[in-house]
Amino acid sequence: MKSVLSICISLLLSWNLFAQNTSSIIPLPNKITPQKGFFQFNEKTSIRTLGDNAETNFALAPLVSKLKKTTGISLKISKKTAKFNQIIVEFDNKITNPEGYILAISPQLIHIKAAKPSGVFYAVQSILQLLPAEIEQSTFVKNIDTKIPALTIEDAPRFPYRGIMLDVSRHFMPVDFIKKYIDELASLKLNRFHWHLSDGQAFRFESKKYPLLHTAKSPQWPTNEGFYSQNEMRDIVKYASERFITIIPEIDVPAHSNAALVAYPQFACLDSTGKQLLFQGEFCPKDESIAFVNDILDEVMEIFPSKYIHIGGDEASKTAWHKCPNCQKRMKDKGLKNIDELQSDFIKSIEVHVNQKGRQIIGWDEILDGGLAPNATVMAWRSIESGGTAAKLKHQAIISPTSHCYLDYYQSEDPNEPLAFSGFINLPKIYSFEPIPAGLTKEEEKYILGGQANLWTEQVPVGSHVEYMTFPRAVALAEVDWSTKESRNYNDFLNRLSSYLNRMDYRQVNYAKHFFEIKTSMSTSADNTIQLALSCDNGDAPIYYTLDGTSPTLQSAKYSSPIAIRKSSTVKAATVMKGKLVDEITRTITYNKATGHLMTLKTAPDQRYNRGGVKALTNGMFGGESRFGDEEWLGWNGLDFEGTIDFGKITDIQKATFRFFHKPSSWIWIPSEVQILGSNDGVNYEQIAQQKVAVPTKEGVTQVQVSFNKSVKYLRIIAPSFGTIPANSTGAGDKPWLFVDEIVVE
Ligand code: TNX
Repeated sequence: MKSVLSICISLLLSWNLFAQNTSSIIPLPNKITPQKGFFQFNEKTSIRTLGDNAETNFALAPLVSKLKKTTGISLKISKKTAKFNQIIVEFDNKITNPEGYILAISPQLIHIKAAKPSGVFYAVQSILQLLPAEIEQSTFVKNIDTKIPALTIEDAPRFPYRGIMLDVSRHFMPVDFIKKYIDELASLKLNRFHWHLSDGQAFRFESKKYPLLHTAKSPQWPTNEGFYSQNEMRDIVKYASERFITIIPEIDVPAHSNAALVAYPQFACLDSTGKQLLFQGEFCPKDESIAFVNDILDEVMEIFPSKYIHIGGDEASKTAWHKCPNCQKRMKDKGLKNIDELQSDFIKSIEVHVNQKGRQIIGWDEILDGGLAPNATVMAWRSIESGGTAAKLKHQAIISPTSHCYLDYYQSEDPNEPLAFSGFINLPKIYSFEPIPAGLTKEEEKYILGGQANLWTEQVPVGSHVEYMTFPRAVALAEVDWSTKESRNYNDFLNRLSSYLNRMDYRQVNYAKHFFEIKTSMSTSADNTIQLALSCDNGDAPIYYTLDGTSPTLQSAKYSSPIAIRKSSTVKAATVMKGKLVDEITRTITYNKATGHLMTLKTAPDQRYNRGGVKALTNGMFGGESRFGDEEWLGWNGLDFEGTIDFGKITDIQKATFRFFHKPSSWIWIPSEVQILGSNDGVNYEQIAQQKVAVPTKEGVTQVQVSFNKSVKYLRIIAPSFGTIPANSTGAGDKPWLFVDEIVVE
């Protein structure tokens, strides 16, 4: 009786343990098969490695050191294979994915099979996530439970390139922080750290040959100190490689080079009067500049063993090159048809040099313009499709688009969110990222190496903020890059994430907490009543709300079905976590004559900036004052805005108010004017008003009000695109964006 009972209890316990731990591994393994019982680590547990490999120690190190630190258990290397209480590591060439592993845990043994030490390292990461979260504590933990459930995991990454980029030019990050960051990436089975070492603001790479580079102050960023010495970089390369992470260094040329050109102005373009031309901080693409860049890259290649060296290539305004007589002559001499070909020629020369050293270049997707360098890998950032274009040209591509992978964009609708670059990419959005571009053949898909998330740091001054912007979004990216496409399930991910966050808590990572943010969605009923629906990813937990502008409490109205709104109102709502209200949101609705009348648009917004759809224009809600990526702002690229409202009956109108976003630094421009037309039959329109829009001196929201007195059934609004981005502005010569959020009719 007693033994039956104890078997029952231990079975129950181990199942409970199983439910708690196996379901929580991130990124989700390809296949988990539960077994009975558990393996217990203790003082006698040993490690046996079959097939010698120097790197295996690095692969096992996290387990050995974390157990030692938190429990005092020291795992010893054994020369003999045991039948129980041992971790056996075996190299097996039948495992086809070089980073794959099979982990078989029984009550007797932990058996790891992998083709390479990296596979062993990933098996170890899975084991760590089967142990209690306290294993991540940096000090001794009393009574830590060192059981892990018996199971078999067969696992391998979907993509060979799983990366995060960190910009350390805009803000310098100290060596210790970089190491902590690398540790976090490694726990997520990410294997590439793209280190953006130079940009307009500062050059962080210590060059011995050109010592002015890393000490030069860009006039744009005078107080931002710091650089990495060659020894520090070597140390970081080693630190990363022991965690199976390759560092991809980036020296960004020919643009984003103001800092380098402040130090060595002889490589900038001059106009015909001898005055320096610096727009996006471009190098003058002459032979001397190429030799200079190649010299720097030689030093870079000495320190970074990576096969791939990133040479930038993004966002050259090319305005300087149009004005520089030297560039014009070079184009003529070399038979280059346009400025894009001039950039391409520059990149190609660098590629030849890098290839001669046995390395390959990666460039941002602008390197596609004007002809791709023969062996280059494309980093697709402007769109996922540009990666598809590269693949069709039989070039490798890494996909890191602004649509899904920009960690410098907002992750919350909260108006109090710390200033971010722009845009909006929340956790479900990055989780929905699919790195394989549409329309590729199976053969072409093989050129897609994987996905990467980028953190640009213009608005990110310190390490804790880097963590806030990176996590948990990088956790989602890690799962996208590792797990099978079929297995992806956001709710399941959120469940596993909560356990992963406990681990990050012990590692003191300052991740952002917006997973339960309440989402709003609006619809209108026939009588133009707004129906405001609230939802969140917080399981069955209730949402409380108010309509009078006060913060909701546990005594406020509990949300059950869409809230009907017929007058201007302020809605506040929050959900419950551990008995407290969290993630409060505010939505202000300005109810007016246009509210709820769907506009008919001549041209749909660009799909990248159409989150709220056409109803966002007449739902009574304004977009953010400092951010255009929310659900209210709609964006058109190079196209005019034209929308028509059908009021259903003749309606008296005195004025119409429009809001446009103006942010030349992000290529966003106000329209040149607004035109208002009216009609009573929906066929014949007469012009009611026309008003020029002056270019504002400040970036942000511009409001345009047009007064008139008319009774119409249909109102048409036209706001023509600014046309072309003017010279001396970011993106000069390109198509500007036009952003509209709300049309208020009174
Ligand atoms: C574009 S993405 C850039 C960066 C900015 C970033 C801000 C890319 C290749 N270039 O220089 O920091 O936008 O999101």
